Amino acid sequence: NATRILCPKLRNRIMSAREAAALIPAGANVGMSGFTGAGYPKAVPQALAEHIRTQQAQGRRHRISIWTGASTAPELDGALAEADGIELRLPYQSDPTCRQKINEGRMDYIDIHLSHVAQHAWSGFFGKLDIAVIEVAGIAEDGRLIPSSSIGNNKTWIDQADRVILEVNYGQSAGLEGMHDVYYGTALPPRRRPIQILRPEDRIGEKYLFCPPEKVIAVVETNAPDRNSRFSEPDETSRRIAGHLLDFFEHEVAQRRLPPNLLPLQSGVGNIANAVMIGLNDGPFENLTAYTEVLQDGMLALLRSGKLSMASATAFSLSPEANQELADHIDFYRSRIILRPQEISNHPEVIRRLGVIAMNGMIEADIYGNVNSTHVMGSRIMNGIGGSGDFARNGYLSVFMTPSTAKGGAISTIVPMVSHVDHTEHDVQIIVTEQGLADLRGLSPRQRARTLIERCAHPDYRDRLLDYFERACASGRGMHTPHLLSEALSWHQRFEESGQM
Ligand code: 0RQ
Repeated sequence: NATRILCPKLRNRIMSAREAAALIPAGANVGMSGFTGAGYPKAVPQALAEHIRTQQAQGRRHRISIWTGASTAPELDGALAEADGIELRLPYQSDPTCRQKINEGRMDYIDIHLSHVAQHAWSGFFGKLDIAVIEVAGIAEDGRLIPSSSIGNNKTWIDQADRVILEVNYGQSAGLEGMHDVYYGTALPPRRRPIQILRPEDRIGEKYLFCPPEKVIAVVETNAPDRNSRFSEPDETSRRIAGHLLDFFEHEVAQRRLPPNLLPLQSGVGNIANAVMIGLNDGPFENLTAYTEVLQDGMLALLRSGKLSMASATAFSLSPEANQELADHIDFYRSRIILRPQEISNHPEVIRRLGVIAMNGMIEADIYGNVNSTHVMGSRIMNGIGGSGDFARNGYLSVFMTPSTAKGGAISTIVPMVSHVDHTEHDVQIIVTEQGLADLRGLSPRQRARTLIERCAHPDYRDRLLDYFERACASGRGMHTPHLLSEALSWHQRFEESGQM
């Protein structure tokens, strides 16, 4: 296996993951690579978890704060959370152990828009970043870093950290080189300049990450795959959701509110998002583009079939099969995919300019169109807001999708009042369930309520929602957004008490 560490200075820093992990002190703020299970460090976090267990067995409390791009994998979030080694975590996560610790109050978690993370770090809102641990696909002779399967906040972590640990992963395709576009022109106000992305395919940056070799305190070699979770085959529910959305797009094209090749697509994570992509592959639209954060299997298939001409993102999130397909045809995909830092993939200015169609999952929506993406029954975090807010507020269209019920029908995902708000009624235009699609554009709150209940609520809950709404209207209180305050959250309360809304 030929070396991927061509820089002699950095070759001198090669050591084991255990030795590298020992360089991370208790209490450190550590910026790690990784976004939706791609491009995260695989060896150092696990070695650090071991180190932490040893320290704790000797009665020494050893915890660190972890900043990432987005969710990682069992080898990082899972291992460190299980060792009880995470004091604070930001931003998006989706690890079951992390989730449990956060919900038990044993780990602090800061859930912010993904486009905000880098700028908040530059401004020092989170304190000082001590160490960056970054996976790369290789190191060039002059020390330039070939990014891996995600970019996320890597540029920012490398710039901001005092010390850098690199993991060079031989398991990542060497052909990733040249796929990335790392923009070094961002600045803080008042020195900001326009970001010159006028089309999704525009390249404005560098193919490499830069890091002064003096900062690098360790280089660790690994050979391991990304998380590569499998998607389930679209079931009847996700196929129907996808169907409603595709019909809507056709209608919008006919109305000339969308061009025949639509507008750049953003698609969230999960099986429904993937089903929409699969639906697009069988649909009538050609020459599609994507300006998104995550590239799932469905988008890769759209690129392969030629329906999608190019995709801009910050990370992959692929099944093992799709990952193999990517590696086997890396030259094809390199000419059609651009991976950017997340402050650019999710930049409000660019999303607004391009007119992105934002499509994201949700936990629940209320009858007026406020959306909860993050908290079950108001208090328990699921994953985090991720990039959904960046895209929903700034997109040309903002779509939220969910099955109309959860937990075998015990929960209605359309409720009188959401138990937590991530996307306000002002940022939500289209809601889709398997029951139908509610187009809320141009409607007043009371019109929205009737439309949403009729189109999206499950029949088992529809009459009760209508009854709530009509009694709220009859209550004679404020008629702009009528509510019965004593009942607004009673559906959630009932679920907590009886297991059924
Ligand atoms: O739980 O797995 O225990 O059964 O939530 O729900 O229906 O499988 O949907 O995987 O698309 O996730 C909002 C979480 C939806 C996701 C959310 C339970 C349900 C199940 C998952 P189980 P589904 P999905 C780009 C954009 C925020 C971030 C975002 C998400 C589990 O889409 O994290 O959009 N979004 N980022 O049973 C109680 C309800 C529920 C419920 C669902 N009303 N009450 N439980 N569930 N609705 C990506 C990034 O930004 C990185």
